[in-house]
Amino acid sequence: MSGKPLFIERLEQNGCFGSVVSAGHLKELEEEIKSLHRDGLLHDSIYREFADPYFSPRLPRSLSDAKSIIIVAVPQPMIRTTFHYVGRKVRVVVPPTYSDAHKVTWRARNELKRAFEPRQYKLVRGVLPAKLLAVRSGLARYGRNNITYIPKYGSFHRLTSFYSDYDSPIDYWQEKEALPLCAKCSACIKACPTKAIEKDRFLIRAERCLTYLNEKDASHAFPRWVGAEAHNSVIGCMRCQRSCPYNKEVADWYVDRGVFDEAETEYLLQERYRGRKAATIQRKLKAVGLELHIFPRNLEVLLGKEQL
Ligand code: B12
Ligand code: SF4
Ligand code: SF4
Repeated sequence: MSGKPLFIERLEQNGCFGSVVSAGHLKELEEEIKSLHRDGLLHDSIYREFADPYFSPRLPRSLSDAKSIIIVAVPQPMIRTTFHYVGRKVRVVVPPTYSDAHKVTWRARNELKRAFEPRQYKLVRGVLPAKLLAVRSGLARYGRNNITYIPKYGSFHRLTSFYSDYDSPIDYWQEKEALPLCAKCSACIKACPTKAIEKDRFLIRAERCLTYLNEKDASHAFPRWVGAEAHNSVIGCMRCQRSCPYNKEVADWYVDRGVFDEAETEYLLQERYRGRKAATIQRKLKAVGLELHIFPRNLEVLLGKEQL
């Protein structure tokens, strides 16, 4: 018998992972990110765009006397999507966590409820800096790429947090820890196509991260310094995750989902999306974790390549 609370053991039996800290640490989470910005380490654009609500978390009105914050990691694969284009089949990945966000959040909540049975606790979804919480609670560790890692599934997981009236006998709050190999490994630094990960600082230059650039509305063109060879996913980027030794077991974990025929691919490349046709293709895109607003820019740069 390990010393873990029963609900954490039960989560693990059902393929999920969790940890808990006292709700009293909320201010420290906020202050930690604010201080990075104050010290000039966190670029203004990133800070401003995500400050509200992620970097200024507040206890929810419906649970203003919350006792704890619970964080759950649910393993998730990549999605491999197929686009038919001028007689070719182009297969491209959508990184873990873009698809099934609601389904996975729902699963996290349900697994938590089951894990607490027969007790019933309130669970209110948190909007918090999830990676920092996962690492501060001991659930995960940071990689040099600033992504979090859990045993066995590496960075292939989705994090979801909940405020709760569960008064945990254990507060897992702890110092941040990096993955042991990061001290002598530089695979992600070499693999990063935009030099967002630097040797001499742990915090990445998020404003250079390809994900920051390709999640934007397609009216924002890619900066000229981003080379064509940088692109590797319909949205986001998998280079630092797939090159990491801690992802060796999962680096090729994907499920095939979503096939866009020639007409649909042509339509996505058109730039004008209106009416019923747009609504139909939007539904199809949603199933693989994509949105019309990133087209045609992201697809245009990928269609010359085969990914997996
Ligand atoms: C803003 C944001 C972005 C921005 C900025 C990313 C960033 N690194 O800050 C952009 C758009 C670039 C982005 C990209 C991605 N994101 Co994002 N993003 C977020 C968001 C909204 C907030 C993240 C945040 O708090 N940033 C602020 C910075 C300051 O925090 P941090 O990165 O944790 O920084 C810490 C470390 O640097 C550490 N640190 C600093 N020095 C040192 C020294 C030592 C020794 C140690 C140990 C640690 C350490 O401390 C810092 C905090 O104090 C969260 C959603 C949420 N609810 O949290 C999702 C989230 C973090 N993103 C997610 C994902 C999946 C991604 C991508 C992998 C998407 C993709 N490509 O497929 C990339 C990864 C890019 C990367 N290498 O980090 C997931 C994380 C999953 C995971 N396992 O980590 C989240 C949680 C969303 C979700 N619910 O799924 N993202
Ligand atoms: S690739 Fe190497 S340095 Fe980067 S996160 Fe993985 S172990 Fe750490
Ligand atoms: S997601 Fe891509 S661009 Fe961003 S840090 Fe990782 S490798 Fe670099």
